[in-house]
Amino acid sequence: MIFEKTPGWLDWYAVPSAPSFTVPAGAVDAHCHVFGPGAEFPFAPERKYTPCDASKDQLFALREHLGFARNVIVQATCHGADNRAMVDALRHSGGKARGIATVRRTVSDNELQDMHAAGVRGVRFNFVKRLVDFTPKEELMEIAARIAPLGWHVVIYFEAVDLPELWDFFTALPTTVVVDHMGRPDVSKPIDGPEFELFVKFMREHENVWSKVSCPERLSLSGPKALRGEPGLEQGAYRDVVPFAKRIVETFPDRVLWGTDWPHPNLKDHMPDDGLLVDFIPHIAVTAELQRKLLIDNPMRLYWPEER
Ligand code: 0GY
Repeated sequence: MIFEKTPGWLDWYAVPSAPSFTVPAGAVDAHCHVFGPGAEFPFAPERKYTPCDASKDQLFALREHLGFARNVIVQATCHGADNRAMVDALRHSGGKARGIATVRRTVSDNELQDMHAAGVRGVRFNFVKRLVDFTPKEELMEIAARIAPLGWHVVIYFEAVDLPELWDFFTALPTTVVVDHMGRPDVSKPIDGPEFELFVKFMREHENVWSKVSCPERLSLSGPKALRGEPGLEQGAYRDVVPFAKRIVETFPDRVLWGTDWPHPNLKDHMPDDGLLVDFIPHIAVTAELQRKLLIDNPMRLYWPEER
């Protein structure tokens, strides 16, 4: 099937620059997606956007180019609860990828077992209204109870303003809970203001809660201005996101993950150069020890515990 991209859709960088920052050997890109290809893995009828294709081979080529060893591939909403493209990528990864699925309450135990064998280790609950239709919380809680015995965890995606309303549900989840993109803080608000403090409290009071310190390009209002060779990120790319991500990395060093978010769905203004995104890492994890935890120790503990 041929799919028309959403008008204004920005394609991913075909030739990203080589990062200046060398990621440590064994690093994990813990948040990325595959899109189709649509001709092989059609996009879901209920999708809210139609992306460009972004195949497993293109993802694996990016992994090599950036110097990463492994990927965690998160089911994107454009595929709904049809996990075939993501699972196919896992099966062709040679054990170098794990996955996060989207499932409905109708998923069978056999389907869960098959996904586990392919490398799926969690489900994603998405509360971002522009991306998904509403799913009742009792359905999500039922799914969480079914995946918990597999040792899987729940990935949650929501906007910062919605955390108060979602708090009771999130804190009742029976598994490890991984928050996408720091709960999407509004970085024009103070870092010690009530909104971000609530997120810090969420992590402080609940030791099962982890955060991806990813997507500065999605959160930034100052934008991608830095060019390679400019002095320091203070005058550079996504500088307004740095204090938020740095605070989470330094306060919860054993519960943070990092990912590219390739192929970067739904960016309207600019498409990040993935090489520059990697150069963001040493600004938020400023020591070799923090970088090792963020890029290796934490994702390996969560996704490849048998290799630890
Ligand atoms: C992300 C962010 C977005 C989209 C999705 O599954 C998705 O469609 O996650 C977004 O539009 O903010 O993490 O990929």
